[in-house]
Amino acid sequence: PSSTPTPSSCFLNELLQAEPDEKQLCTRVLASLQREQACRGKHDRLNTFSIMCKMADQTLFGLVEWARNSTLFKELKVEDQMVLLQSCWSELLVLDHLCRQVAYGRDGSICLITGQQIEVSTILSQAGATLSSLVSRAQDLVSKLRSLQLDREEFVCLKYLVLFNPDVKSVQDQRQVEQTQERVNRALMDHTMQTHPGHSDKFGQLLLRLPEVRSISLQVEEYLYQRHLLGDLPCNSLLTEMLHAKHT
Ligand code: DR9
Repeated sequence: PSSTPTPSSCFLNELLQAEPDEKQLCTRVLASLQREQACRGKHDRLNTFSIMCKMADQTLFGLVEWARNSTLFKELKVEDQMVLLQSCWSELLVLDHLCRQVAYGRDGSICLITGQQIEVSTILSQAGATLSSLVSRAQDLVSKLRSLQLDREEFVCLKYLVLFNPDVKSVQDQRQVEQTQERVNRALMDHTMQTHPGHSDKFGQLLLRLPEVRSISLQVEEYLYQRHLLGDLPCNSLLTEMLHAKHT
């Protein structure tokens, strides 16, 4: 007989193994924030926005590292890796944020990568229209994902589906991206059917959330770009670099 394909559950386990550890990530981000604060004098503390950007930047570093270490991603040419990451970095950030909320967020508050919980009402009272709308849209999506009982396996699959997007123009090896997308999609479907046999459309329901993730991520980019035009973004950050890659 020809070689038997790896069952989806094995494949999914491998993807899960490569997931970054949230505690380790948290420690790293805290350390980097503390280093930054220590370098500054007492009267030159970072403002909230800069701290948040720094946090997002560190999170982004972690996500890029995750992608580049993943076996599936390594199969691609470096050029293709670059265009894929440039196209989906903000979606990965949003997904990461959503998953953290599903896993650790309390009702009515937002959990940061540092473990701090911030009340949504506090944010809504301090933030401008764009950020308020972003936070509200994200919270709506969190409610939906909670009611769908999104689990870690499904989250990992969504991350890969966002990363392996065959619609990205200028990808050379489109076939390879497509095949990986199909493989992950299959694993997601098998997993939802196994864990929720009574909920026949969990798979479809999850996939239907991706356009909203995309739309929120575009709004995040717009928000950041506006702040960049105001001169508020740190100049040498990965966040700024990614933002620019799109606007060139
Ligand atoms: C986990 C992913 C990255 C982690 C870091 C960034 C997390 C961002 C997620 C949610 C936003 C939390 C915001 C906390 C706000 C703390 C208090 C507050 O409301 O500060 C207001 C300050 C300025 O607001 P503004 O820009 O609207 O200006 C107001 C104006 O001056 C008066 O009209 O807001 C901030 O400092 C927010 C900084 C946000 C940095 C954004 C990074 C985005 C990257 C990823 C986002 C992931 C998805 C978010 C979906 C909500």
